Amino acid sequence: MSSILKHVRIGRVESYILEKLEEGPVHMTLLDPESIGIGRATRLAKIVEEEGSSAIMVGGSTVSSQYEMDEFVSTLKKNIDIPIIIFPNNVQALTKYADAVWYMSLLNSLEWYYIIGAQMQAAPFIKKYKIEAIPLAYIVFRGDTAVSAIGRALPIPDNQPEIVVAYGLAAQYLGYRFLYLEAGSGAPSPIPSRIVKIVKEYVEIPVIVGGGIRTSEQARELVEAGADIIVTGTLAEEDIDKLRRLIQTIKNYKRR
Ligand code: 1GP
Repeated sequence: MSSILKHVRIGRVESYILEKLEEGPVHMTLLDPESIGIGRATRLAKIVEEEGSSAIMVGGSTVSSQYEMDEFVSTLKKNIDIPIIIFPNNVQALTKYADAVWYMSLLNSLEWYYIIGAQMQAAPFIKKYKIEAIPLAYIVFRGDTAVSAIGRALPIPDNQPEIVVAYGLAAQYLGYRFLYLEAGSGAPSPIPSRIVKIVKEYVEIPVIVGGGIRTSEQARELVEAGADIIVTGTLAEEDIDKLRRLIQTIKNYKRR
């Protein structure tokens, strides 16, 4: 590659994710330091690692203390081998102990801050601590979730796939390397699989789906529709056996 393009590098964690995606769909587990203590989080992280979840994402819409993030992530780091990726709600969610950060922009926010402001403020920290930044376009559905309220999203209706496709293509053309379709943590149901199917017909960057996924059947339907990465958060706290089955379903799924 030309030396002028040396900044365009795929880091260790992103390469690992891409390699996993060559084998099939991937599961990631989201742990929210605001809703779960570090002791329980560590136990859950060990279980999901053993079961085959490919990464731990740490974050939540109300994370407010960098000190707590440092403690949470550094403790997890000592106990598991799979990568820990920050899923930041804001600048204070950054911690130098993580392996990577989803460097994300909430594309359908009404607020400059969530599209580029927080990212601008976070950039010097990321440079200073050499955190791997993985460019991610984030799109929020539904209006009644914390992420939607805090991120001032103009939520995309479930019946407007062509708008999602347009956002997805824009994300791809702008150089984002992943597209996250978010129903919101704790949503009563995931985004419809038909949206994922249509997006996958047009958008080539890997598609992450999260929010409201509680059963193996829902996960199977989404990966059948083409979801590349399935994220579950609440389920780890609610029902670990159900989560084990869900991870197995994704692991055993073979693309036709
Ligand atoms: C939220 O997509 C994640 O950002 C996970 O949502 O907690 O509903 O699994 P759940």
